[in-house]
Amino acid sequence: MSDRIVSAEVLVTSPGRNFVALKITTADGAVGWGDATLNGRELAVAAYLRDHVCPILLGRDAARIEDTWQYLYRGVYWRRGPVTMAAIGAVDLALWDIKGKITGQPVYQLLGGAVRDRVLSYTHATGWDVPALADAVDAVRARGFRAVRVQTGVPGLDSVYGVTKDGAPYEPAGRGNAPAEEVWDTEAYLRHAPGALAEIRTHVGPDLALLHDAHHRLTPIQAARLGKALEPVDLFWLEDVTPAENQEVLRRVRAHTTTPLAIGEVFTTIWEYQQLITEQLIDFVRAAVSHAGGITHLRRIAALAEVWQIRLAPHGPSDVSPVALAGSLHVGLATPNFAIQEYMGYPDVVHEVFRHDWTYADGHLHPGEAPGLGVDVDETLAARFPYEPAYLPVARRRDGTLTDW
Ligand code: CS2
Ligand code: MG
Repeated sequence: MSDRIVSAEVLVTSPGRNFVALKITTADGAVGWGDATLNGRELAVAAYLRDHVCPILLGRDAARIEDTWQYLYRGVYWRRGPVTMAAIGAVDLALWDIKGKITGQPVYQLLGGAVRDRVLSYTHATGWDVPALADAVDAVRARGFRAVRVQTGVPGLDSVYGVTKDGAPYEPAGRGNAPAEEVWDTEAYLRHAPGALAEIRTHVGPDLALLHDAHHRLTPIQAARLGKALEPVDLFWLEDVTPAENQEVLRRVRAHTTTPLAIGEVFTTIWEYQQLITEQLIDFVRAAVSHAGGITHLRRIAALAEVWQIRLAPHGPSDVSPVALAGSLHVGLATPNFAIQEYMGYPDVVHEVFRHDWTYADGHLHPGEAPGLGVDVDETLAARFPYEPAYLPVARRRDGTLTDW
């Protein structure tokens, strides 16, 4: 028996949106899949993997997951950063997949077994105005969801990221050779959002968990004001209130509001979470299993968070592929301080390219019982969808200044 890695190949496919997958094969023919999708920067991770990671994986022992993680993180000198961490994440996911397949166990069993029966999930509801949003929330509830992220349009603006005019799901990245440009007005948003969300709370009653994402666009004092104004709405969380870089500013937000804060979809290492967690500046860690170095590293972040009673709530938009979602669900089923999994959903064709054992029912997800991660990629179908340039939009203030994500 040989767990030696004999090939590592990168697959880029665009069934409705771009995905980067990594396929690792061992001498014995075991195949593991990882996700390396980094929205709008897909080819950078594909090249990083192809040119610098795949060649040095050949001949390594696929069973040595932790050592390979250390080798790719500590060993390369240039640490951190989303491109590096997404590449490491893809390798890590693929190696866990292989270990599961070789041992005949779903990955959650290898992580210590289930600590819960199923994984609570939330999805998105979007409506340009409050009645449209209320209809969208009702539709999501009818699908069984007990938690929903609610985003509305802002009076006076033509478009708002994450909100569609017809209530259809949004796609974060728009196809084309350059990012779309939107006009953003924080003051108008702050005037509108608390009232709109209060109306949604009245519409749904007290039980439905409501979440809201501010997409990093506020200053600390604006964030504090918003958190305070939203306290009567009883949010499950308010997400990404301020830009990522300066985490100290969250002390000010915390001093003014008890609205729970979720942060971290753009953070990729435990070190980027260190201050957020040890100072209790957040309530939920939003790391994606793919972007934060895979299952190995996400579990480590979760363990640090557990000490401060902070819970894990992994990122799960459409740009986190079904392979990564599987990884997230195995972690979710086996990790005590896991709270909720974002499940934005995918177009039908994505489910055909990535055939998965994980299932959704009644507001919950389950990773399934297939050995490994439980996702197979239909490579023939994937090849029919070549890469197409696509970018997240950028936003400018009314005077033309580029504003934060
Ligand atoms: C969002 C995402 O799901 C979320 O919480 O913030 O839509 C995010 O903006 C995109 O996935 C970025 O790629
Ligand atoms: Mg978000």
